[in-house]
Amino acid sequence: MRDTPSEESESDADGPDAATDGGPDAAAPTEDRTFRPAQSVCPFCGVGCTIQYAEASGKATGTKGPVNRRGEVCPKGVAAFDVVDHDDRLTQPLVRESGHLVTAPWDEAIDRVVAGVADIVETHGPDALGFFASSNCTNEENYVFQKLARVLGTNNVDNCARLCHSSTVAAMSARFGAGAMTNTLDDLGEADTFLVCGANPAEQHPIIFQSYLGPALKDGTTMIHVDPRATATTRHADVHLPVEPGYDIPLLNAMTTVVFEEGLEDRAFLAERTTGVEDLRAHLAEVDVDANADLAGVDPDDLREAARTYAEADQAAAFTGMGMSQHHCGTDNVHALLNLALVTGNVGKRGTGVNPLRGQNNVQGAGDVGALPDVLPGYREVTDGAARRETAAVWGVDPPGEPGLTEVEMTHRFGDEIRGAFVFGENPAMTEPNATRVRDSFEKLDLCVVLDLFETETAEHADVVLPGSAWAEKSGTVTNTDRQVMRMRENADLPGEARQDLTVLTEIARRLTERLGVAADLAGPGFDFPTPESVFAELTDVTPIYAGMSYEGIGHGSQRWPFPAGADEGVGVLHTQTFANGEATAPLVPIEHVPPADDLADGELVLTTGRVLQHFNSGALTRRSDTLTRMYREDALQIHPDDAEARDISDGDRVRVWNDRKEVAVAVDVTPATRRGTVFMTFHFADPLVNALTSDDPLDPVAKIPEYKHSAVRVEPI
Ligand SMILES: Nc1nc2c(c(=O)[nH]1)N[C@H]1C(S)=C(S)[C@@H](COP(=O)(O)OP(=O)(O)OC[C@H]3O[C@@H](n4cnc5c(=O)[nH]c(N)nc54)[C@H](O)[C@@H]3O)O[C@H]1N2
Ligand SMILES: Nc1nc2c(c(=O)[nH]1)N[C@H]1C(S)=C(S)[C@@H](COP(=O)(O)OP(=O)(O)OC[C@H]3O[C@@H](n4cnc5c(=O)[nH]c(N)nc54)[C@H](O)[C@@H]3O)O[C@H]1N2
Ligand code: SF4
Ligand SMILES: [Mo]
Repeated sequence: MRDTPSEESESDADGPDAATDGGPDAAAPTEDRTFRPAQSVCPFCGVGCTIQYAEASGKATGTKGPVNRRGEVCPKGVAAFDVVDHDDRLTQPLVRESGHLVTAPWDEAIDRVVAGVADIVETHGPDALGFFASSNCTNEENYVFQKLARVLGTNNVDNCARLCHSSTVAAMSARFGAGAMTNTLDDLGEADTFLVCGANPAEQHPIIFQSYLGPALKDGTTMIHVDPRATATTRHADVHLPVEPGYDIPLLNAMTTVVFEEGLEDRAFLAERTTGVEDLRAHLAEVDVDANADLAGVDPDDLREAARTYAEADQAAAFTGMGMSQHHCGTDNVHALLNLALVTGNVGKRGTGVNPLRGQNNVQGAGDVGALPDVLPGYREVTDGAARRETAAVWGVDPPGEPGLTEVEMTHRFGDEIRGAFVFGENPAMTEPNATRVRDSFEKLDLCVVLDLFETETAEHADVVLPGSAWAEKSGTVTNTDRQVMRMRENADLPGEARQDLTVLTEIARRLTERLGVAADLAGPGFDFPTPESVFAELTDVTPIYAGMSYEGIGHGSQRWPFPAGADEGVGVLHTQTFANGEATAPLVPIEHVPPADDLADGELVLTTGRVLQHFNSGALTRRSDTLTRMYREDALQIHPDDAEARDISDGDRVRVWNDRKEVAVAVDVTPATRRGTVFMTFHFADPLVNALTSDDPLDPVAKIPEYKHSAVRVEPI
């Protein structure tokens, strides 16, 4: 915890009901708006840099915060106001009339939502609803959203952590009892070795890379980078293992085999803190390191050197990203990494651990406060009767006891079991796999409600579109990648008739629970929360890992979970004496290679997808920023020179990229940065829509995460 004693008294009248909702003649967003600086949190990645309005430039500027101590920010942070004040902002509710979205008064829009949802519950039951929560929105908003789903009687609530680190969380929870970063940004700088697997922090977590990893690398920390492409991160690496997409298990198993073969395992740690070492050793005795390196497409000597460097370090820290998690074997990928970390004793100490770099500014928090189908707030399983009873004691209503559906499972059932969807701050029509199927399935719903800032690709399928509040217009808390809860504060009024997300959600919840006769059973405030702070007070009551936190305690600093009631501060390094599940030991688990599901036919290439520095996810925000768009205007297919030459393709040519699912057209960037046989595109653009090419079947069997990193495609000049 880092408290800032100089907390000013703040008007927490900045609650949802104190929101300035514009009148019926509300103007375009750029007119008549008041901006004022107040420390908030960047709306983009999970690093959690603090920013505020800068009067001089009209842009955002960094403030000295718990993570960005010197007030540093990346280009996206600077551009964060471009989206707040954009002409495309939704300023009035929209409803569908004769096939078209037309503006409507709030009363009418909310009436439609309430009538539509109530009708579905009464006709088909609450499990015919699907709630898509928002990793881009606050803990308070997500808490209210999942409470609404559960009070109505369904656990069908998920957020795009599903598409992101759900596999990591599944593997780490199974072994350690917690899925979050084991360590803190502060102590990770002490590591002698960084092992970065399937992540590109130089572009995706730029301030972590610059301010935490960078200084350590300058001081001599060695970095091993496992990525099929040479990226901005690789430039700082000592060893690059350009793994074939989908072959991390053979690579990591071979590294652990080298550790055993060369006697580099941590015997004391294995004896005291693990079980199952003999089974793992027997399994790895069958592994031929050279053959596995060959299968993974990396040099066996480099792989051996990487294994030695990691195992011989006093402190070695692993970082894991989407290259590991977003596979149909994502959970097993992370299990293979956990074996390596445990065998070398790199868990439960400063400068070590397994550290998932989290996605959006509140993807960690959305899960923490229960926006997941299998757990209540605080990761307490919905199947755990005691957890349900304790939650019900605060809510007055029992949450349902059967796990709900995940995001992709929900869209698979649209028009079938799922009749209505409420999409809050997500853009699944662009970001879910097999986008053509997703878009068709949205059309099968009886009711689709979208609460967003823009008329997104998903809003095109909605019956009701509600204009919400952007980051700079709201207050509340978000939880960053290393478990620090920070406060957002209002820097601007709302544009036009847009309303606070929290106001919209609580209003819908009040009206729906009234209409469905549940309101009378609600205990405490029910959904009558006067401020975000009053939501936080309730959520700390039902979220044991947040129990001791308060707005006052957070101030301009942060409080880190786990933060039990009565504690003075949160816990930094996890699993030091015992694991988070209370066990002294974690199991070692033999992991078999799982071949990619998309077989490669002759002439096909592997398409892997990901991100660039200048854009964010579906691009709903960053594509609307002039500054960021000038820096990165359109998508490009990275292709190796040999693959380009074989197809008679030159740099800058336009090509068609296609498979059984769809075809897209894109310009090429011919570069040796990507490995031979592997091509790369981002998913930031509506055209080319890369997710038209990705697969939604099979999903990872445990986490239900889709395969975004391995699709067979053909590439031809146009
Ligand atoms: N600039 C920017 N920053 C962001 C985001 C953004 O959109 N833009 N999004 C945020 C979100 S939601 C998230 S989840 C994080 C994600 O952050 P990252 O995990 O860094 O994201 P990706 O670029 O999807 O994937 C990382 C790397 O995995 C590599 N890779 C592909 N296939 C494989 C494979 O099979 N094995 C291995 N080992 N590597 C592979 C890719 O080449 C890529 O360089 O970033 C967050 N930060
Ligand atoms: N091919 C491919 N696809 C991927 C991935 C990949 O690597 N490759 N990565 C996956 C991952 S890791 C993720 S996390 C998902 C991301 O998928 P999404 O969450 O669907 O993507 P975002 O662009 O972050 O969507 C955020 C939406 O919320 C809205 N929004 C932002 N702030 C607010 C707010 O304060 N209030 C309201 N009401 N709305 C707001 C934005 O306008 C936008 O429409 O994409 C996944 N899809
Ligand atoms: S590193 Fe992430 S949180 Fe920090 S300014 Fe950039 S996008 Fe925002
Ligand atoms: Mo993500």
